[in-house]
Amino acid sequence: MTDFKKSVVYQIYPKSFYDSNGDGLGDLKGVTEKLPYLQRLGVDVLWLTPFYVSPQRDNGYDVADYCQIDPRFGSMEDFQGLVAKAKEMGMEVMLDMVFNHSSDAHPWFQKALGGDPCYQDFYIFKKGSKEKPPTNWLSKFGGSAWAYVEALGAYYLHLFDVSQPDLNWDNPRLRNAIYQVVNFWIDQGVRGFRLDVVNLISKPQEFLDDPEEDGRRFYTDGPQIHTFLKELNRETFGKHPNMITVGEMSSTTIDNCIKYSNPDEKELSMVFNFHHLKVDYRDGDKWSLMDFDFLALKNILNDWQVGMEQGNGWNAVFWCNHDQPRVVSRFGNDRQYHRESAKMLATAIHLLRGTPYIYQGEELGMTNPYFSRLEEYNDVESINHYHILRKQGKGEKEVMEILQRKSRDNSRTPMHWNDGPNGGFTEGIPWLAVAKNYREINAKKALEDADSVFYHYQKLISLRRELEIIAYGGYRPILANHPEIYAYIRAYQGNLLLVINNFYDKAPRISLPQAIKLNNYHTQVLISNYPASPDLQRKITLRPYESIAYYLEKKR
Ligand code: TEU
Repeated sequence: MTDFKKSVVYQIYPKSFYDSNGDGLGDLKGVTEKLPYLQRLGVDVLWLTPFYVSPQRDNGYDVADYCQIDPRFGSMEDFQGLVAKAKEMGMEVMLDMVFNHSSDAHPWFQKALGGDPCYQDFYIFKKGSKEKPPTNWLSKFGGSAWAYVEALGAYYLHLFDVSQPDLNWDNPRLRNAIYQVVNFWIDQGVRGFRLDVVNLISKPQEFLDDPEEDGRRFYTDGPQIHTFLKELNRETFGKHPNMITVGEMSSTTIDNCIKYSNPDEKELSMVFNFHHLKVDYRDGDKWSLMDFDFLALKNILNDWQVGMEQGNGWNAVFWCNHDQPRVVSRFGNDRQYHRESAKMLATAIHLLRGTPYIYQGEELGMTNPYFSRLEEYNDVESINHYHILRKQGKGEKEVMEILQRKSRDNSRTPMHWNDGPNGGFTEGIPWLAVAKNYREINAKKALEDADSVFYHYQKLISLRRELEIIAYGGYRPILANHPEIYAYIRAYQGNLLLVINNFYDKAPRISLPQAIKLNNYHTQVLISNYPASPDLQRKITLRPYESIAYYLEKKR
């Protein structure tokens, strides 16, 4: 596999990607059928979200058997076929490993409930009375993080849904069982792993009430986390060359992320953090309505770019995944400037220092679906919060508007392949409604239009492969206080890459810092989102959502 710094990862949510058998659910054969499309886009690695045996309370992040494929997604043979075909076409497969918790349907948990002390120690049980949970911690999906089991007179911890009991990583037997799972998938030809909320796996020795928050201070980047990750690395993917690993880090810090991803530490290749995606949370509350805070967004991106570079860490860079609303509806303009803003957002992320991740449909500029009825939603987090918000006294209309902007289902609607029924996703009834704009926004149309968002992504992917400055250059913010422009410089071996992105529909005139000595370089427009973007000058006027990347090659 190519160097992960030069690679681009494409995230597939199999349930919504392509349905090959008409049952309304996407499947593994569907992914295999669409490999030529992904090859055409040019991505290197395919991250597949969970397709293991699961009751699907949390769409597969509730795993009941880590080494078996849920029949609704296909068979082990289908998976092997997918891996082989992908490799043939120059792509590797990355799997999603959910090891903070299992499903309550997992045999381990079932044995624990049955009273087996050995398996009870695979989870976090605490004795207690029905009236008072061990701590006041809250589940990330709403409500208490503890569930009472009458028969055992004990509570178990679940940081997510009640059907997702947390695993006890302090137990070496549990850790070993997990390493066997990872090695099993390596033997199947998997070359990458995405580790779900992996910075939450180390819980404290003592369980105390949190006086201010939901308890996260006690288990986020917890006491043994670096020890556990080093051991996981040593026992599994660290034994193989060219593995690519990414940890999903919830509410983390730059210092911890440097440790997670600095190669000397032998933990992971890179990390996701989410701070830049909380800039539209009012006082930290996701379930609120607020225009995004552009300066906060820039400050966070700048801090993480600079901080991780200083510590020789490595970021996964991204706007979208299966938990986030569609970026063009969120930080762009999904009506008047759909194409321009989708391309601008792509450039802003892809030219950063870090490995870019594209979430299915992002390369088409897919938007939020703007569902108007609760019945259209499927996501457990959204439905729980609907009820919480209604109980707080918010009106139906306001709550529906919050879901339209915040629900995880915004990104989970089926992929648009063409302008036929259900966007060509299925010949049956899709498990989640298709967004209504599939006739305008779909893969077929994009492939026929040389100016589409798709080809912009394709170009960004190939530029990363061609120009070392994108993969290896240093990062410096410029115009840091500008209220509409996000701009930065990448620097490598005397050359520069200057990236300017207008996040609004205004036309600001900017002036480049004097420190950039334009006369010392041959300059060219590398990529932009308007038919003709101006040559590089000291002063530039940008058009709405215009994005221009200039390559400045040192005169020798
Ligand atoms: O997500 C972790 C996570 O922190 C988000 O679910 C987050 O809590 C939510 O989006 C905030 O509103 C991972 C998976 O990506 C997600 O799909 C799973 O539901 C979750 O872990 C539990 O496995």
